[in-house]
Amino acid sequence: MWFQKLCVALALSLATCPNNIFSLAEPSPNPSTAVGGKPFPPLIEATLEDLISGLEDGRFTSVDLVNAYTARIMEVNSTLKMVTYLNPDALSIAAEADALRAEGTVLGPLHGIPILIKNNIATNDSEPNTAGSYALLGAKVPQDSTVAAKLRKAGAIILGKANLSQWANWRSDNTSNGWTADGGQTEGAYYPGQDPSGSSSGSGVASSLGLALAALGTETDGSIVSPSNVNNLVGIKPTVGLTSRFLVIPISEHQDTVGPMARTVKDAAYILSAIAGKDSNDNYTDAIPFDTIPDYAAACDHDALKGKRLGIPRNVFDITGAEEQYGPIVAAFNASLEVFRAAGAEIVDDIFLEGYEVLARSNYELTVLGADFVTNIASYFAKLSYNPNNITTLEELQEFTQGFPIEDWPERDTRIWQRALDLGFTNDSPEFWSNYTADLYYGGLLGVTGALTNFSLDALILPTTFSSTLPAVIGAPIVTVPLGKYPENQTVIPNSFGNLNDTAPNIPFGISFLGKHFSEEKLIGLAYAFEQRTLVRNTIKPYIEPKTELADVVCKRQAGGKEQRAIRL
Ligand SMILES: *[C@@H]1O[C@H](CO)[C@@H](O)[C@H](O)[C@H]1NC(C)=O
Ligand SMILES: *[C@@H]1O[C@H](CO)[C@@H](O)[C@H](O)[C@H]1NC(C)=O
Ligand SMILES: *[C@@H]1O[C@H](CO)[C@@H](O)[C@H](O)[C@H]1NC(C)=O
Ligand SMILES: *[C@@H]1O[C@H](CO)[C@@H](O)[C@H](O)[C@H]1NC(C)=O
Ligand SMILES: *[C@@H]1O[C@H](CO)[C@@H](O)[C@H](O)[C@H]1NC(C)=O
Ligand SMILES: *[C@@H]1O[C@H](CO)[C@@H](O)[C@H](O)[C@H]1NC(C)=O
Ligand SMILES: *[C@@H]1O[C@H](CO)[C@@H](O)[C@H](O)[C@H]1NC(C)=O
Ligand SMILES: *[C@@H]1O[C@H](CO)[C@@H](O)[C@H](O)[C@H]1NC(C)=O
Ligand SMILES: *[C@@H]1O[C@H](CO)[C@@H](O)[C@H](O)[C@H]1NC(C)=O
Ligand SMILES: *[C@@H]1O[C@H](CO)[C@@H](O)[C@H](O)[C@H]1NC(C)=O
Ligand SMILES: CC(=O)N[C@H]1CO[C@H](CO)[C@@H](O)[C@@H]1O
Repeated sequence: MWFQKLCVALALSLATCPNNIFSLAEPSPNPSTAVGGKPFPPLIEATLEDLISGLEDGRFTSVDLVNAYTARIMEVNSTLKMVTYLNPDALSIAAEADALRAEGTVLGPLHGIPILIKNNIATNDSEPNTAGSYALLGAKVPQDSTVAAKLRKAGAIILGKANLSQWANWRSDNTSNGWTADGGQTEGAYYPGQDPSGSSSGSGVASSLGLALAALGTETDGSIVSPSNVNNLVGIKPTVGLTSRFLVIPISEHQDTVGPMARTVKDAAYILSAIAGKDSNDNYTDAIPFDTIPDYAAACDHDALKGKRLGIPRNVFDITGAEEQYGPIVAAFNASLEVFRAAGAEIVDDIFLEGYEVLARSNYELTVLGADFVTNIASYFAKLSYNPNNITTLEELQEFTQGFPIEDWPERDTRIWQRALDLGFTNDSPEFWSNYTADLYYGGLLGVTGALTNFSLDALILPTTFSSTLPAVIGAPIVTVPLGKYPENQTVIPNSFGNLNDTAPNIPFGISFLGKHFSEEKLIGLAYAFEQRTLVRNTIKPYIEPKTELADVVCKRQAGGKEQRAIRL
């Protein structure tokens, strides 16, 4: 053990550091090379395998990773406001991970790897769990949410809590994506004032800029795939029930799910394997059809598209009348079909999903979410071990919110909650079930699963901007991958609240793969084969980027740590 540690120290001392050590505020202009000429991976691109390799050969430690990511967060947070809280325990957890690794104990691929989580995924530590609301500032949970516990068990370091659209965008008809009372307005990094989309806004912006390896988001309808779409990311929205929602601040038990937002398909796949699994505290996970969670990273097969049949539901993205906003997206999607064909896939174009037309004119989903929320948010309040404002029901939450000035009411209304209360029924009523079964019928047999069966398809593909709703109402999975970006001459279009730019030059967009429940392994394979053939992410650059790199923190540590090490040795 001692010997191994010594080797690590010696190896580190070989790193090529500049003679005058740059401070963190004035980062090294040229991330230098380290052990044996191996470079430090630039953190905006670094994959999990890059980080594992550097941790294994001693180029850097998990403590270095936490220091580098923290410095990067602080460089851009005042502009983008994507991380609300840093975990004060992250450094000590990283030091433990380093010590374990030095002893030869590695808990899994995520061992010692910093990951951010959306601020509606509760942790039983000193971090707040607020969904962005003062109603929950100071609230405590009795234990970690299951997904947070699984991340820790896999060795990951929870680096902090990412900003979001408040209450996962389930409060107001007239708010903005990425805004919370306790975290401010998140912005995207691809255009000044970019709408980051939501509701996993901070998770998207942070993962894209390399402020952690990746982030967890949650989705009820679009909240993982949509911020992944506009932040140049891969997002996996898992089947409802593949990942536990225990102690995740809910909207709807029928639609909520937790998933990874990462820069590559493989990184997202590694994280999904770590967080998926049955949980006696969330009985939707009983539906998982396999005893062992698949090794999703192993599904990343360059040839996965060969012989596959992919359907295109054109009526779901009819852009007539909105060509200025969506034309470039559909043009890029159309052009991508050649990539699929060249990879050996068969395209079944122009499939008509009748169910989409019905759902687009209906209120079934809003009714399901409203009735679920009344029940599910009350259950969440009841689980708190400390409830700072003694709020137990949606009525009380609304009253608190309207009476607390920083919650920005009535400028941002609470009409979504009022409509849920006005339903007058909860999710065990006949009215609820008639709406929910309508969702399943139109989104399923007349929608995604019907099309997959009727046309013998492996997946449906469509632009991510239009992909979320049918899978949302039936609880089916989506994987999104970067596809392109808006051209330089794109007209800038503001968001409806008027405080952000929704559409603008350089803003990225993605392509989605839709499949049957629990078909993540197949979708990940298809997405990986597409990603590897296109590598679109690397062609899109943010307008703002943090400068701190691993070289800066490693060299600073070496310069400052010599005496300490001499004493220890
Ligand atoms: C939750 O945190 C509290 C306070 O640190 C601790 O006493 C308790 O044991 C924790 N619960 C679990 C299940 O670890
Ligand atoms: C990021 O900025 C927001 C808004 O000013 C703030 O609430 C938050 O605490 C900041 N995050 C960190 C890690 O300082
Ligand atoms: C949106 O873009 C316009 C045009 O480039 C710019 O003037 C404006 O400042 C941007 N909005 C925000 C909130 O930054
Ligand atoms: C799941 O648990 C809830 C309460 O926690 C219960 O009402 C429901 O019947 C259970 N569902 C199944 C399928 O076991
Ligand atoms: C995309 O392809 C479809 C089907 O071929 C066609 O109808 C549509 O006009 C194309 N759209 C764009 C923007 O190229
Ligand atoms: C919540 O209830 C507890 C116990 O009844 C009480 O001590 C506390 O003052 C209440 N807090 C608020 C904000 O009303
Ligand atoms: C949002 O809606 C509320 C209630 O209808 C209204 O008072 C408020 O002015 C609206 N805010 C904006 C920014 O339009
Ligand atoms: C659905 O919910 C609405 C209330 O939003 C209710 O009036 C209706 O009876 C329910 N059932 C159907 C099939 O629409
Ligand atoms: C699939 O086939 C069934 C039975 O013929 C039909 O009712 C349904 O509309 C079809 N769904 C789609 C999406 O084609
Ligand atoms: C941008 O340029 C392309 C190619 O020259 C053109 O087809 C398109 O109409 C232009 N878009 C706008 C919004 O001017
Ligand atoms: C406005 C607000 O409540 N901001 C909070 C953001 O998070 C920090 C901790 O990182 C709190 O100290 C602030 O109060």
